[in-house]
Amino acid sequence: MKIVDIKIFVSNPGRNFVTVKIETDEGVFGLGDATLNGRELAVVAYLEEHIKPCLIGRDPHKIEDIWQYLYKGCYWRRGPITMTAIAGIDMALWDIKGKVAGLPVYDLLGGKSREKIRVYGHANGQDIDDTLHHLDHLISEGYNAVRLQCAIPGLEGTYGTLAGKKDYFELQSDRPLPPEQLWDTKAYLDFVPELFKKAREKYGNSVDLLHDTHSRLTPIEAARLGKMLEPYNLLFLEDSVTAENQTGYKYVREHTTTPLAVGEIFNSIWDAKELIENQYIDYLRTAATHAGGITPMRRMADFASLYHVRTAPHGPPDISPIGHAAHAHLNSWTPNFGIQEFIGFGGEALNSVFKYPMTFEHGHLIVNDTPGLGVEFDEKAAEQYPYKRSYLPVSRLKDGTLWNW
Ligand code: CS2
Ligand code: MG
Repeated sequence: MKIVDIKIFVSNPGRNFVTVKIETDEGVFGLGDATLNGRELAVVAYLEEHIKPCLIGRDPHKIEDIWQYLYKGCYWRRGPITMTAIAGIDMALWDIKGKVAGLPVYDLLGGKSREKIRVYGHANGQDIDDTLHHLDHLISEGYNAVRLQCAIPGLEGTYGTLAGKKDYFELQSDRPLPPEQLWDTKAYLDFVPELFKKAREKYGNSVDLLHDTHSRLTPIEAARLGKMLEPYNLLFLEDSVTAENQTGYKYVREHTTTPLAVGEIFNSIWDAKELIENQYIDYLRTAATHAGGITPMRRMADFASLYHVRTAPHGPPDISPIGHAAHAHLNSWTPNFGIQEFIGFGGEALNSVFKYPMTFEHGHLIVNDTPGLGVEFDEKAAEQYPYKRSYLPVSRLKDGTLWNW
């Protein structure tokens, strides 16, 4: 079997997605997700100009060799653009292998370790009542793990909310330039414990609660937050500090028993090595789409399992249904799987372009047994939703200093 063509599609059925299609001389093709939010076309150029010419004529069954070739062979290792491009190729190759074998990817990985995949949803609100109202709604839909994010009084919108707007905080509209938001650590730390206190008063321990700090704190501030949240028994506190300096998590860890999660912007195991082997974290949130695909995710999960770290892959709306399907297959296999972030199947436009291979039932995802990754991609429908340049917001402190968004 030979690779005869690689096509890259960029569509915007609600937000931008980069889809890789690898075609073979036997008519079987594979699909991969290479979406990097806000930097989509850099990945497209990498794939078109630098990867595609090297893969035409190769045997698509040699997934490992192709992965090593793209990783080691370019000399310039790692980085989000490179690893997202490799991810798109790697997923498409697993999809091909599954289709040829007549097996879903989870079976190629070693088979199912569980029948259903536990997920957590998002309750985002303008104030505590609004957030708890959204929590009610998710519980009624069957979720029993929910991330709570709430606007901070005195700040015009923060991560997880947009002041005065009811729609989801990161939904892309046309954003010719990045929008700016204010950040104030003191206002945040003074307010957040109250949100979880009220949630526990209302629901007791009947639902698991989570929270994302989006890397806005220093280690000692994060340690204090973790301590303040201990009475409310979080499933995890996510991205409390940035992790370029992995030792930062040591200081958070040493001061609190609130479980810690990090990893959505990691693009290789090297970003997490110290965090894992020192047991500074409890959950690794790395995504297949941004870390080189299924091949390295499997290794990361095995490495994490040696240190009691569980996986909780990043599941935002800016990963395409193909990336979500890759997670569903990985999560079905991963022995040390923890939980999957899940915010629904998207709107009408998205569903006209992609068909998911899984269903949602009582707070869990159930992946079907279609061979390969199981996602259908309608190229004609995708053409109706052209790429739109779009950005995530940036944060500034009140004095104008640029901060982590
Ligand atoms: C996030 C994301 O899902 C999460 O936990 O932190 O929403 C993240 O901000 C986006 O994926 C960025 O593209
Ligand atoms: Mg996050």
